[in-house]
Amino acid sequence: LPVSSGSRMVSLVVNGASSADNLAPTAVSEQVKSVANEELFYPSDEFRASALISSREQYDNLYKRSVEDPDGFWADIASNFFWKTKWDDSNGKIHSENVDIRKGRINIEWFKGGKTNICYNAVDRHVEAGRGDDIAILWEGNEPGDEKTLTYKDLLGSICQLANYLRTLGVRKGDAVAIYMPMITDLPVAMLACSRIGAVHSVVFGGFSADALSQRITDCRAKVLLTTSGVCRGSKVIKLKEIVDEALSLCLAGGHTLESVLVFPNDSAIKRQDTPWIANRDIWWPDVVPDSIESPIEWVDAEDPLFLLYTSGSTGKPKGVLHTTGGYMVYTATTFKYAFDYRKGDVYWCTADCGWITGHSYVTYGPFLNGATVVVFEGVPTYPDASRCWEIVEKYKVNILYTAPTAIRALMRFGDQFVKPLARKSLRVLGSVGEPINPSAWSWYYEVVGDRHCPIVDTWWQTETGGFMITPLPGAWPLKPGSATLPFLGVQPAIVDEKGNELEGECSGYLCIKASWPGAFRTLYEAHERYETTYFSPFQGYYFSGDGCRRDKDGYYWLTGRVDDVINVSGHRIGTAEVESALVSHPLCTEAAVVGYEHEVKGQGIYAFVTLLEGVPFTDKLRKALILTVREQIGAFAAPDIIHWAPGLPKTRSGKIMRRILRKIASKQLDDLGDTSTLAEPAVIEQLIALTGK
Ligand code: 6R9
Repeated sequence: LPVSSGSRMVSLVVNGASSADNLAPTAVSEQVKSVANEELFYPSDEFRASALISSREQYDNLYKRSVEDPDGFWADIASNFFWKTKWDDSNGKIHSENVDIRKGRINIEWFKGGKTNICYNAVDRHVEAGRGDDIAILWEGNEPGDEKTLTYKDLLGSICQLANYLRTLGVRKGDAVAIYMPMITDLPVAMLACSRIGAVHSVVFGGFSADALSQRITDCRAKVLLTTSGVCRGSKVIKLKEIVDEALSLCLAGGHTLESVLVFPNDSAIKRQDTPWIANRDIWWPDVVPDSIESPIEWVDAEDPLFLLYTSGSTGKPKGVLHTTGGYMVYTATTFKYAFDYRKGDVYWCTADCGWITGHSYVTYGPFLNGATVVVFEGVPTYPDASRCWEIVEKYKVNILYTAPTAIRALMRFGDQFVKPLARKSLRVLGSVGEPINPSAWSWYYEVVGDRHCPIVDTWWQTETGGFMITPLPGAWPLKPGSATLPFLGVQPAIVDEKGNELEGECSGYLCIKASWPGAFRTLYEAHERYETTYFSPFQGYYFSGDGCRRDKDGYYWLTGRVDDVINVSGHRIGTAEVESALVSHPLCTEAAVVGYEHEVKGQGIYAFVTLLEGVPFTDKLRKALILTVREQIGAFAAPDIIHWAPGLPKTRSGKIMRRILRKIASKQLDDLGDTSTLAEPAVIEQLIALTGK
């Protein structure tokens, strides 16, 4: 495999059964079972009759055109958006690309020369077309009964006010603005206000710690931070402003000064007077944001940056994934429309937080570009109890629900009695994202939540891809539980072997993509070389996703989990190296190796092996201190589930940790440790096994 020698990407799943022991084990075992009795689920005649793409034949024709003539195909779609100036197609092309590292610098451009604005397309355009009174956001707070409705006109007003104020703070086109906010309506407002003025937003998920926040602010040298005093999540109060203050002092210590912090007061969580404050830097949002509702639009080039979003990779430093404007706009809107079979007037609810890519593409941009009504939920699915989601579905008559397998599994455990009493007739399409959906979660979602009448749209995609890549078009072909089915229009998946040879027909291997699509990320912020080596060098000529995949006899794709050092915990991507570096920063921890293991609810849990300073006993207090270190450096969601004290870690003679053995120990497959002949000190394994579970 032509990757750096440190890579642990060496083997893969063959026909669903793991031939190799280093593959992330997400849901694979259950998946294998379902492959044996592969059942097809067809859309109902009624669903099909009104579906936007209603047959395989219609898809096949569109798909053929999308890959044979991508310029013509995407130009037709893009002309449904507003462009202040049309893109340059003087050479008959609307895009240019090089995704083959052997031919030089990787470069992807779509609609270059075209001038547009995504906020204008997502909001103003609907208001100008007389749809200003349509509902844009149905906001549901953490406490039942706490609610707010924003029409498109209201949304526009809030965006313009904030956009104007950001301008008065000196924010200009191309400047980075950090956003650290919970799911209140002002979060999508903040994103859209940035895009309105051509500023580049960098949303940091509210669950990240002060350390992680400061790292992200410093990396993009944000001038301004938008935040909230605090938030209630279930019965917990999170004092975001305190975390912000700590993060900004870390930034300062590192030499980066942030000029202004705009704080949205969230009195239900923490009162104004109780919010820590730094004069001359902190500003209460409602006190300063003007009332005027006019705010000129900054027309930007299609290839001007829209946002940065940091994601985990296989090394410690998070990667700043950069998306640009035009291609992302066209791609998120189009994927949203067809994969969810969106109709005007539909009420749509995506449970993701705007801190992740799903919240960017499918809470904010994709739905608003389609003029949809979006439910934005501040709370958690189990508060006050496990019926909360279904109460929201009933209350707002949600038509399209988009959530993650981890949430489905968590709710499923509470039992059907929390779901069945609530009306779910409004539901038409159920979406899934974040990890492979295991068959039992699929069945529960389909049978109990959807009463067997809603297709399950299992969307495979990534922060890097901007939008859906492999997804059912629910009216066009039958589903197989656990398979994301077929590529979206314009997407050309390829499954390759270790040597990078593309495999044909039924096969298993590494999932790559040939050629670009409009929503593709263009670079890693100030790290174009890392972009090339991470994504385009492992298999030359392709974009490499980091996922393993199988294609069955019908051409359906089955994602089998990450094949690199990224684990997927409750749908959150976490680099094992990030957790390891947090653990070893503890003065008593000398070495750490982190692996994923199968977890009933989270998909994968975090299992950390640690070695300590000679003579230091592994106590419960130390275990807690190590967990706290990870919480402080990354965030609570990255805290290890299990910490296993290891007097020594299994290593090769060249000193590399043999993680595949650790994965086996973590998953208690002690009889099947694989080849241990390259171990430098075989006795280490005996010691580790003796300590299993302690
Ligand atoms: C959108 C998002 C991306 C990784 C990806 C893969 C996993 C996402 C999936 C899925 C199987 C699906 N993943 N959707 N695996 N089936 N439907 O989650 O982006 O946070 O960047 O994670 O998530 O492993 O590589 P991101």
